[in-house]
Amino acid sequence: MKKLLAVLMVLIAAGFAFGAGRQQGGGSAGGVTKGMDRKIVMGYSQIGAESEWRTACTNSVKAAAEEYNIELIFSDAQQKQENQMQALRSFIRQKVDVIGWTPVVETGWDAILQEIKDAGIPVICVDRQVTLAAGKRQEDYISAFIGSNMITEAQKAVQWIVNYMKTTGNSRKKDDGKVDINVAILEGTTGSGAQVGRTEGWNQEISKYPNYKTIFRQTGNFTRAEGQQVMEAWMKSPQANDIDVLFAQNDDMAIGAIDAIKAAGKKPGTDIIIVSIDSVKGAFDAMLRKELNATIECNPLLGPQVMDTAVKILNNQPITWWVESVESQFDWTNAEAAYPSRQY
Ligand code: GZL
Repeated sequence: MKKLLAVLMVLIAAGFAFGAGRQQGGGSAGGVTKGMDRKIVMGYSQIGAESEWRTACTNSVKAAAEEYNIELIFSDAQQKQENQMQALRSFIRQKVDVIGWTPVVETGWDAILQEIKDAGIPVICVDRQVTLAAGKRQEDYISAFIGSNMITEAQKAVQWIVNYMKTTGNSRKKDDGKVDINVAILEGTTGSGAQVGRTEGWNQEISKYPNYKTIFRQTGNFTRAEGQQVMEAWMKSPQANDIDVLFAQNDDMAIGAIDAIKAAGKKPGTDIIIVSIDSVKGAFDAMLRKELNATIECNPLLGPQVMDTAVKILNNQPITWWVESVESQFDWTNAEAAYPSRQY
């Protein structure tokens, strides 16, 4: 009897020690997860907090974990791949039930994904996809992808720009199909799924319009500060006065660039037509100031879909591997009316 008691005490102590490694980031203590017969644990590796969009995405994930009563172990990688590697390995050690993950870049994940697969932990990719070594399929390592079609978003941006330059133009020219339209492009984090997809979508679509010339292209790493720095340099270059259109792969870089354009004595939204992607609140403020011309929506409110998918996977229920986000676009014709109902 004494031996049994001793063994029991050791097991309980081990249980407490094991539990203490989990941070209660979301989900109230106790109870079961919605749709489950127990409370599940999700390890979530987030990129960082580089943009308004990212913050909205994080808030959505945390709120949804609370709503589903899922214990969330949340890791912010400060946009570093090595930090995400460490977080993912810690989730394996902690034997979480499921991993949520937004990969900062598309490549370099083959080994860690094999380790996670060997550990039998399902992975849900959120917002950004991965590219594996030749012959390997994402679907064999990632249980589901939740996010936007980045290629489509950039194609929508091209169509908006081409239409606007034909009908309205900037303060110096309209697009008659013959005159050169000079474009500057602020790209997102190099090698990220968002930058790769939006660059592919832009290149595909703009190739239909041979009079569109890309005269500047550089990463602004999805941040306002870097978007401003890059634009400042372009505005000091000999070709500064040639820029007709700025395409920024997210609103934060566009907002930073707008400050640089104004500092250089030009009128953003008139002298330089500006289109970006995300549709965060800062973009609506800039559109209402007539400094940003349009923004293509990229929905960050993915939390509920992530948690619902996690429950379905753990319950062995059928899921669709990628349900594309349904998204809109906004410009001076509809921004004011849409603004009050915006959630991020
Ligand atoms: C897009 C997302 C991008 C946003 C940026 O789905 O990955 O990353 O467009 C964010 O604002 O930094």
